[in-house]
Amino acid sequence: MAKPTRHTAALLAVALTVAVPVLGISAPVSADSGGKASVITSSADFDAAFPNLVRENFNDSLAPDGTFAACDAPISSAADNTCFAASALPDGVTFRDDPAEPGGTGLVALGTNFDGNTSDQLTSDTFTDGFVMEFTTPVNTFGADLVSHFADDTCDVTVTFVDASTPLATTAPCTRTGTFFGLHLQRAIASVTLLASPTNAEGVDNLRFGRHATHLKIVRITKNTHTGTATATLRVNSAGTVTVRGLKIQTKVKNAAAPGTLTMKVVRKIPKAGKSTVAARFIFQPTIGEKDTKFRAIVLINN
Ligand SMILES: [Ca+2]
Ligand SMILES: [Ca+2]
Ligand SMILES: [Ca+2]
Repeated sequence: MAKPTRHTAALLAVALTVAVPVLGISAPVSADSGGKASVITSSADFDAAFPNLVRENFNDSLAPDGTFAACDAPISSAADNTCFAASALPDGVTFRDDPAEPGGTGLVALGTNFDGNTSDQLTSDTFTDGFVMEFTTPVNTFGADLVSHFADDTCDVTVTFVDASTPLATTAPCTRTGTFFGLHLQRAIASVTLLASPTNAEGVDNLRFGRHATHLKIVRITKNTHTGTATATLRVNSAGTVTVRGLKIQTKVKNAAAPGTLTMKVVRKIPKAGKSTVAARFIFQPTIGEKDTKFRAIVLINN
């Protein structure tokens, strides 16, 4: 890893820093940042909420244990480089240093036990530089263990958007072993830049990224003609809570501990003989993220 060769001016506008909620609580970030953002600091909560993202642990790096491999940047799945063989990295993301030096050494893959790390990681090389991930297909969700060597630090995290609107800027712990930071929002993320103190090299391990949209599907409605009720089989794509409600039906709430199917009963508030139609609204509120609502008119039959 190269020693600092020059002082890099602050790359990130501190003035842009805004308060971001923590621990998976959605809240407005700022008008400029658009909509709501969720910062998630528990990797378990993040993975439960967003189970279908691309994952990369960098453990196929070319760095031997206890040392490192340096490479020119940018690097991606597209081509061999001295940090990773072609196709070792996932499609959809490019890694580089900031500022970039064409032809220079931009990044380093760290082998296990290089500096307290228990598995391979990817960081910037020159200490004064930052570390950049550019998403080549739009994502709205990413998470990673944020890394800093040779000392634990606090990293500036700057997220830019495809629509070139005001970046979202915050700070998060970055450490030798890696500390999780996740972000989900309803906007297309173009890049994420990490910047530690000028004496540290920042980077990532256990990266996850992709597009996540909350989804509730009504699989089927089964009617019970003896009781005049119906059972809805529903499928959700993350953990959360499902509510069924409507003018003529009892409100019921059920917990979805994980992605999968669950059933909910549709029961009239006032029992009625014969056929009657009710309008049911199924609302899925995931633990993290936006809700999804589906309507269904159901003919209840009570013979
Ligand atoms: Ca550089
Ligand atoms: Ca790793
Ligand atoms: Ca740095």
